Amino acid sequence: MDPNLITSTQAAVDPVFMFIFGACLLLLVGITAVMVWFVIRYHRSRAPAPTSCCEGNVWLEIAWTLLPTLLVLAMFYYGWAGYLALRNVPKGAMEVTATARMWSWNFTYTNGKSSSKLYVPAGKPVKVNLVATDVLHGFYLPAFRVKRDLVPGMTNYAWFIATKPGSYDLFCSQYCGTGHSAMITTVEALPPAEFLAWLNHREGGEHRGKELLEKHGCLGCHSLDGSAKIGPTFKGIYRSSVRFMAAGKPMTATVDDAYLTESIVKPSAKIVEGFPAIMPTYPDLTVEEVKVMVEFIEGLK
Ligand SMILES: [Cu+2]
Repeated sequence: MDPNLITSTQAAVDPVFMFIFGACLLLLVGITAVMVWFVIRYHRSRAPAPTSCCEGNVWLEIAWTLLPTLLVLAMFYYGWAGYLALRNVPKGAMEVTATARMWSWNFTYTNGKSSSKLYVPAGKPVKVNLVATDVLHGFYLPAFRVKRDLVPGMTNYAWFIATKPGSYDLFCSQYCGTGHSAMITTVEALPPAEFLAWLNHREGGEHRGKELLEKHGCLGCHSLDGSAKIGPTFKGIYRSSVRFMAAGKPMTATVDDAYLTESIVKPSAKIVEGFPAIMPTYPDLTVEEVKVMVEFIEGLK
């Protein structure tokens, strides 16, 4: 197995897994069968006296030392070759940056487009640069046998190739806090022409508000359809009245422009009753971006 000849991450992992699994299965079944046979064959009723007066056997000892050594060396070799294939990105791979934060994924393409799902062209290798902004997360694509940690302050990467168009699960594999289970999205593998059309399409107008909420990961914790998540839903929040604690006293407020803006810029100011005070601040948001998001939320009746 030459790591340079491996064409997909599945091809790097699956044969190694089957080899190790097969060897273990063979040994388990073989050893158990021999053990059971010995118990029956050499039961005291069948063999009352010791049957062997053998002191030792050099060749037997050499064999049972050498064979398992060769077996584990083979496991190491295939595992190592597979690992190298996972770390050697094929030439011409498309680059995407995956940013993980509590508790959402964002994927940024080289032309500046970003998305909460990982869109890729089918049949082309993709190199994913892995960035964590807050705590440890895990980039996990079971279908492509890819699992790599994202560590704050450390750049990491993974690659994969979606050989067939389709939708594949993408999870966070490191427990990263209350909303860990919300860090679930998909890899959308599109036929190359469709992918290019998606990549070069820009959202404008009201779609931009939603795009910004997706891009900054807001929708990991706030739903748009009224369903409960870690934070209050955005649907119908405008003009509703909310209860929160201020200086230890319960207060109420009507959600308006100023309230929404404050809640985005200074999340800890007014924590709605029944929700944990865990929203991070977003220092890189511009005033204009906040305005677009607030207007979008106001439109959600
Ligand atoms: Cu996570």
